[in-house]
Amino acid sequence: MKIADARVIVTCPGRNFVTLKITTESGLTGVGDATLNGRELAVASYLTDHVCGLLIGRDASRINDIWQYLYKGAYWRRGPVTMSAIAAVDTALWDIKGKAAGMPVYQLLGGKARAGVMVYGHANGATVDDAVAEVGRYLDAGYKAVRVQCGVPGLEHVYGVSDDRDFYEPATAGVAPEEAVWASEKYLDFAPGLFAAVREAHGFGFHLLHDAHHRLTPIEAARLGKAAEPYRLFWLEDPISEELQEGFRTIRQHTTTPIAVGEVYNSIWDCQQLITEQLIDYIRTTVVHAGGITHLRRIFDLAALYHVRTGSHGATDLSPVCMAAALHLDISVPNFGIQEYMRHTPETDEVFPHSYRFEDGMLLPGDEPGLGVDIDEELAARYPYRQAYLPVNRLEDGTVHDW
Ligand code: EZ4
Ligand code: CO
Repeated sequence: MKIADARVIVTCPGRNFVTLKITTESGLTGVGDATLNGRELAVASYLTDHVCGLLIGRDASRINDIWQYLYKGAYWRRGPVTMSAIAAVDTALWDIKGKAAGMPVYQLLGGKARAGVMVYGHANGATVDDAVAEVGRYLDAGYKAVRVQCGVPGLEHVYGVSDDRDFYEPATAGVAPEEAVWASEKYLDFAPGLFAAVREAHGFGFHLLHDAHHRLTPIEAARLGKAAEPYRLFWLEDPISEELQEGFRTIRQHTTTPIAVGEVYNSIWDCQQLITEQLIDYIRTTVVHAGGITHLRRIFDLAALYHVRTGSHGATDLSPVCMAAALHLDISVPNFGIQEYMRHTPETDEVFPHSYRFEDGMLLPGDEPGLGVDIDEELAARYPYRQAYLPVNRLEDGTVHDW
């Protein structure tokens, strides 16, 4: 099972994706997602210039050894670029191992622990009425869980609210990020009314989620969590900036609204305190940004000890390759909570043919050997990379703020 080739494919079928493809001497192939939104080419270079050459001739079956070799051997540990690059190698090697064993990857991880993977969809609207109607569309489509985001009166652009109802994409093309103005007071006065309107219109028979996108201070987040209690959120996501782990204590002291965080974390050390002190309820780390299936499994296992459940990030910038890998892990771990799912555009789905499917509010991984996902390289080559970035937020006095 020697590795004969490893190469990076950058493509933009509507948005940018970076994919690593590994081929063994026996002709087995595996794919791994390496997409880091807005910093795609940094990971592509890390892989092409520093990693691909190291893989040639190595035994593809030795996933743990290769993981440690790339992580410890680099000297410079952690960080999103490094961990996304290692994730891509790890994911591709699990794909190959599955194909070599003739089994879907979830079998290698211990088999199914549940029938399917509950996902949440993204309802958003410029006004409360729009957002409430969008929640209804998701419920009609069979979703059991819906995240709701809404424009805020007095603010022109609000992150997470899009004009395109079907395919939401927060990054915009251009050489520099778009800039928007943010005011927490306006948002805090408004948000509880949004949850009330959604529950009034659609009842309590589904899970309702909301993302604060790291914008609040701990005491503001505590206030929002408390105000949201009557509407029984499944979770309040990213209430404060992710660096301040101690800050979650303040939120916890004041509210029973469950807390989710972790989409920008890339290692177990980033969330160790949050998990072991039970300051959160859901950990949102993903396959692509947290070191692949191998490392994410460690995070999930630590979380299980402390009754923290999984809730992996799954926005459009995580490619179908990441989604396939996430589903194999989600379906097998004991402490699965929920999986984020934003539909990709038809162009993206064509470039990444995959066998996972949506059924009755759940995603089901494919049953063929490996991950059940591939990249159509010829098609990918028709969509060259385009610079695109997430927006930057400023407060009303001009200060750069978390988005
Ligand atoms: O900001 O995927 O929960 N989902 C989100 C997303 C993230 C982007 C970052 O690349 O918060 O919109
Ligand atoms: Co988020």
